Amino acid sequence: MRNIPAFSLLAVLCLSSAATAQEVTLRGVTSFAEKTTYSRGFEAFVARVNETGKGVIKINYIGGPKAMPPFEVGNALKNGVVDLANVTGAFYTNLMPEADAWKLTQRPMSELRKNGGFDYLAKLYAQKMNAVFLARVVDNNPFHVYLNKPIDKPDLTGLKLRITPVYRDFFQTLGATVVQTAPGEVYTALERGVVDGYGWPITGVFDLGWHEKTKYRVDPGFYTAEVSILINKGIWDKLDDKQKAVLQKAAEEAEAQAVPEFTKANAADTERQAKAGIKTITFDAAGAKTYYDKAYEAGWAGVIRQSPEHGPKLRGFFSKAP
Ligand code: 173
Repeated sequence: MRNIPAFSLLAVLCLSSAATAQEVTLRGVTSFAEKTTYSRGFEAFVARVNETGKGVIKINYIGGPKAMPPFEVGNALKNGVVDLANVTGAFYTNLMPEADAWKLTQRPMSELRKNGGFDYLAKLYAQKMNAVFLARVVDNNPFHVYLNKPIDKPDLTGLKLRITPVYRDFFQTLGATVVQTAPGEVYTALERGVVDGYGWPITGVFDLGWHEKTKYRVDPGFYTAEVSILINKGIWDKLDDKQKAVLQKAAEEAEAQAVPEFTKANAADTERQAKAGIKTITFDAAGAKTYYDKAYEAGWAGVIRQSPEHGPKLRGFFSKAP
């Protein structure tokens, strides 16, 4: 008699642990400040997974640069310190220089997923990053030069600019001196006059208050920003089909939203910058073309220099048909 309740209790414990063992919890980080432009797509993805994956899969959102420096996110993902990351290729060029080539895409992701370009990079993600690429959540979002000293031609000689690997080759080609910082250090660098300007996309200047310290934006924009959701491959391979399906569905939705979302955001922030008193610097048609073409020439030269094996292949997949 006395054994029966103990046995039942054991059975209940076993059953409940079998049930909970099915729900897996992933740790996710973002390399941009929480609730700002470049984390928003990821945050929507997390909310969707946590809603649609109830009892199957859950994301524990650890946070942004306060939790982990942006340039360390790639390594943390590769080594399984975190399971999921929202990060741009420029932040992990130490592990995979080819990832910085995403900025040079002139075709939509839907096309790259069919033309072999995505699959080519997916292999490199597996080899070099121990990662699976789930979704590009930022696209159709050009970069610009922002300045506190005016220029009247496509020449940055004598200017010291804040960069990440995204802008290095282009800005140096135009004669600038460059200093790399994480986004979190830009405001102070501007405030102290350590830099005369910075590279950044058309959106997000207001997120960390940079409009207060920015006089000019140079047009046209160039390239297109990329921020993507990656998952550690060891973790991915251990998920069952149901768990993978929740992530894949949320990833598909997130990637499909990137272009329309940024089309709207680009227009809104362009207007907001003008209202905030940021003046635009433009060149004549010939100057603008030189500037834009040099951006792509310098960008591809940089990718190919760092990856002579894969760079030229990526150029073939990513560039628009001539
Ligand atoms: O300027 C940056 O920090 C950078 O490289 C980047 C990339 C994608 C989106 C926003 C910024």
